[in-house]
Amino acid sequence: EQQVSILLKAQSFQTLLMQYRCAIREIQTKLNVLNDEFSLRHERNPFESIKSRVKEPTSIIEKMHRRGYELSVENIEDKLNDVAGIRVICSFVEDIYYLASMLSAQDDLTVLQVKDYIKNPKENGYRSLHLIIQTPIFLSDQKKNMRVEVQFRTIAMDFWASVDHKLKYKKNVKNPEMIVGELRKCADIISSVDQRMQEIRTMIEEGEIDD
Ligand code: 0O2
Repeated sequence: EQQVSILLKAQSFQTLLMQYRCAIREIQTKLNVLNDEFSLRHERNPFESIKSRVKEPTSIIEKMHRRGYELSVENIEDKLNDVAGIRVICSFVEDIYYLASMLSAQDDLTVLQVKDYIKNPKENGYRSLHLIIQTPIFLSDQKKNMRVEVQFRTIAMDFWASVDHKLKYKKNVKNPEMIVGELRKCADIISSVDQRMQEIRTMIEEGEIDD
């Protein structure tokens, strides 16, 4: 308890959170640039919406605790990949891979890890493409590399994930196995809808007459 309250008050912790906010701005700008360019060229936006957050201090502490790491500012930066998070919601699966590959190809950042939960969904049905990106931020007296987790999802995957997230808070349900099974089935249905939507869009684009 004492350790937690010392951490929350520490200037170095507040500084770290500020640096994560800066890193989010850097990556968000890059994504917005790609969106603007794509929109002009193809007359539609590759992403529907973009959200970002710096993880709540209570969630940071809880995750450090759950993973068994000693609580310190250095350890938070070293061990956690998702203190800075950006979520990009796309209409189509193809747009996810397009944006992710355009972002990954930029030479001022490094992709540290790719978790493709679209090609390899989690056991419960969760789907998303996660990139852990390392980006430099430029402070008054130093250049510092920061890690940002970017999650790419379709609208349908995001719908599933947000419902799943809400249900996780409900404890003492009568038949948890059945609920897990039902959620899994919904995730599979959603995935096939995503595929069909993608096919419809491809059909429309292939049938388009250039003016
Ligand atoms: P919140 O509230 O979003 O911050 P790592 O971060 O690499 O050390 P981790 O945390 O297991 O390891 O990474 P993973 O599996 O890539 O998941 C990180 C994030 O993905 C989660 O963050 C969620 O945002 C999302 N996610 C992963 N699995 C699920 C799932 O089954 N359901 C839902 N709804 N979201 C999921 P946090 O920290 O759990 O939460």
